[in-house]
Amino acid sequence: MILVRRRPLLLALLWLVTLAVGAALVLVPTADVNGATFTVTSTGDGADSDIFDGACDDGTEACTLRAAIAQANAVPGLDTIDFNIGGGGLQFILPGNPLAEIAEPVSIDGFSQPGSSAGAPKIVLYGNSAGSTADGLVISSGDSTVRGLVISGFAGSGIRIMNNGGNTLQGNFIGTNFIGNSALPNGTGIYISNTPDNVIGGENGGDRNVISGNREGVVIFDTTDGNSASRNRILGNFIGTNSAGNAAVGNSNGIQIYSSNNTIGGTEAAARNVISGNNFGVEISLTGNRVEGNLIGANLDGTASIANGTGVSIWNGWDDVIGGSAPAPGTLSLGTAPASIFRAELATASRAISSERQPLARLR
Ligand SMILES: [Ca+2]
Repeated sequence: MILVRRRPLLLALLWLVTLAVGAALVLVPTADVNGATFTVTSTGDGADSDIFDGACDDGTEACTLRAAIAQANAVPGLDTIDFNIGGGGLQFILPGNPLAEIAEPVSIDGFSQPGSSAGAPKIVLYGNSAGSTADGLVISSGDSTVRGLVISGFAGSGIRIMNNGGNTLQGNFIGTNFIGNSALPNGTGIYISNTPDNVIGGENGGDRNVISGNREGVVIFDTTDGNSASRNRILGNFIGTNSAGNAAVGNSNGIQIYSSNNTIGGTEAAARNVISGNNFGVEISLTGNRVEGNLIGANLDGTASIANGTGVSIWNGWDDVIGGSAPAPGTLSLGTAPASIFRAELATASRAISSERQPLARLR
């Protein structure tokens, strides 16, 4: 009797579960799981007119970058922001005040603008009108990508990364004009605050960022335990040169790292950064950071000097590695004590050296 009475109950429960799963599937359409694509069609600065409608529209049936970011923030999942402005070609976007923080993962692809290609970005985000402390793009979402943009003229940072890591920045000109041959400074080109696993650049030609002309080129800063901004990689970029890698468009400081266990360059030739033409090429604090395989104070071919004032400086650092993978010749492991101050000068005004030829470096 008991079994007979329970069976309908079980069936009813199963039926309810089936209904609930079915309803959930209906309520969460595929578009939300995979995110949406918003295509910027206007250089305007208008806000999205209705954040709840899932469409990027400033109210005039145009999609601005400001509206696209707002709408991407409103739609769950990894969204894409593409560009198709004015039928293609060079376009300038001048925010009148800071853009919204990117709070949901997004892939912003400036190379989608017709006419844009690796080494020739056509979407210029220019910060001259954005305010005295404005950043260009602020990314707190983590797992976001920014490709193929020119980001210049912001008083704060061109790109500021905070709260969550795992972001990828590739193919951008940060701190220069759209040709990549003169400075339009940001305060800081790229600022990574307390987040790990970000990638700046890459090993394919189109991945290269030109980060030049800024006060600070790249800053990786840890204000917490010294290990929060770790495992960041800076590879394959031009830092302090023009987009051809053959003349200086210097940052005051190319790369500043106040954190541990980050890598500049790598063991593959394609991972090599050109870090040249800056007052200071690389400044490092704390521990476990690696600077290997780069051209520091030289042009892209390593055939001529583009001197930094100082190539690499290590301040209050220990067990940082400069110059390649141990035990290869040229490895220089500096320091034994946290309080020690070391200074390695890897480039001189008259001599182009690569870090593989690190024995030329000296401590003082
Ligand atoms: Ca909308």
